[in-house]
Amino acid sequence: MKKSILGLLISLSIFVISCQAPISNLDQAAIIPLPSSIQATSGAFELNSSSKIQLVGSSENLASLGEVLSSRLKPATGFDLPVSEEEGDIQLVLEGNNDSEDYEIEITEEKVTVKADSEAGIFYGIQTLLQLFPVEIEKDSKVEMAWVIPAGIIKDSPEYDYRGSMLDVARHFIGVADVKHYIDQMARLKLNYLHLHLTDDQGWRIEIKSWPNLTAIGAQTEVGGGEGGFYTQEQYKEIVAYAASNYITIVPEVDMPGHTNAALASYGELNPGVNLPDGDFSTMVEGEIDFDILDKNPQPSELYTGIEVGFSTLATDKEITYQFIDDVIREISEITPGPYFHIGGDESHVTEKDDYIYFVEKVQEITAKYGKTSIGWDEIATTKLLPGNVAQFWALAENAKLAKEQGNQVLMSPAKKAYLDMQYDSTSRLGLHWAAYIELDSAYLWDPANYADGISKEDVFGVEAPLWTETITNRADIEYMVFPRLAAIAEVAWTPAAKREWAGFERRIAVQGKRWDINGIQFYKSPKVAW
Ligand code: TNX
Repeated sequence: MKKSILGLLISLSIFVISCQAPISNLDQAAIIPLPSSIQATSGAFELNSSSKIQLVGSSENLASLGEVLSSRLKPATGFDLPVSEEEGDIQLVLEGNNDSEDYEIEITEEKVTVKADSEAGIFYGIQTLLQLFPVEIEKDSKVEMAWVIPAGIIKDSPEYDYRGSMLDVARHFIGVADVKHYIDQMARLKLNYLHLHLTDDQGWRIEIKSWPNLTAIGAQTEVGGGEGGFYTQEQYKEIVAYAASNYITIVPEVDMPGHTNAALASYGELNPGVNLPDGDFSTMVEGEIDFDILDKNPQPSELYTGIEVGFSTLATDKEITYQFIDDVIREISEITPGPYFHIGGDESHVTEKDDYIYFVEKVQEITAKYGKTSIGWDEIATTKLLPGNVAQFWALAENAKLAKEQGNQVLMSPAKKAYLDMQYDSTSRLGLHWAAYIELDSAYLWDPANYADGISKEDVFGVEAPLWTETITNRADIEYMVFPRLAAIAEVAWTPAAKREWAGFERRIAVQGKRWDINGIQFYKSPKVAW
């Protein structure tokens, strides 16, 4: 004990001359999202070269969780922390095996204990524990310093079970490596659902074996005319597995009946209506063209690389359309272990209202047939929702209310708060601003349970921050738009509104910024924060 106090004093003095002082009290920790309770006690724990990670309890992945912690601690400390069931000073204690995401961390001078009732809880405990170390823990090579964390107890429990983000991989294709990198960042913020917007007017991004033209034709371009791309089913499975190892569930979206130009360009028969051949029809008399044949065999539409919305629709009255949707939902569901399938349903401006209702109700039946719960943009609440299906609020509170009146819940993604493609201000180099300019404080200061008129806590399924990619083409663009706002949304989703306050977030996000700097994340240095 004496030795460790001496060690602590020596290391503290090294700190003063070399780098940032470690925090001396757990209250000063910069944990994002903010935990439910932090109770500081006196003293500190110091990680050292003979520290060991001890697994208590058993489950399929407890050892991998130990390895996650060991490998995250290794580069900066240089310590090779063994993971085993032997007595150790960092204990991962799996007490049950249920779906609670809660965890508890106890830090004494002798040891650190992370306890939870599920692997996910242990995983979140590990994320928090890593944020207790000095920011240098993020470095990828050895730093000579004391790895000290202050003593105390943290108890934590998420406010919402669904804490998500969305990547629009359709407007600009986002490759597997960048999606994995995004997953890494989400996991650190305890986000647990990644919604992939896989199809839109400009591109179809997932291989469907029974309809090969969707990718052979529909994936060949993107906004601006670039080369596009798609995930093979093997690559999609790789993303699903990578996400799962980070306790993140993939939610695939096939947007329909609007936002379907890429599919309509791939298969002419999915188009509605009559495609008239060139010529002056005003002078033709009935009988000269066989409208029936044209109706059955409309031409494929042109590929589209602009950013208009609301001009495309699948034919809602044809057998072939539902055969197509059945195949697509079946193939994607087979490789999607998560419970949700997102059916889009937004901005179908050229679908007749009755046709839209008929279509969305039929598609919900198809997802149910393949064992999935449907999520759709808030417009789907104008149709009869199946029990348990979810409307994703983005624009219209009246749609959210329609969902509520049917006994369905609402996933909160208000465009004015949670849209990561909105510009920060008028000088932002990327992004749109049709909904709002969203500075960091605005993204942080709202309550999902008290935002849409008529919607309260029990109606809220969760929170999701979508990144639409009309203006976003690469990893640096993604990082600039997403960070720091994704951290704000993660806290909105995890931490009860009553516990959140801007001043505290501002202090903690500044520390998070140092971690991002070390990790090479090119985040937006909002003027609202003293970075
Ligand atoms: C509206 S939000 C859309 C998207 C666009 C986005 C751009 C929603 C359900 N539809 O198609 O990409 O605005 O901000």
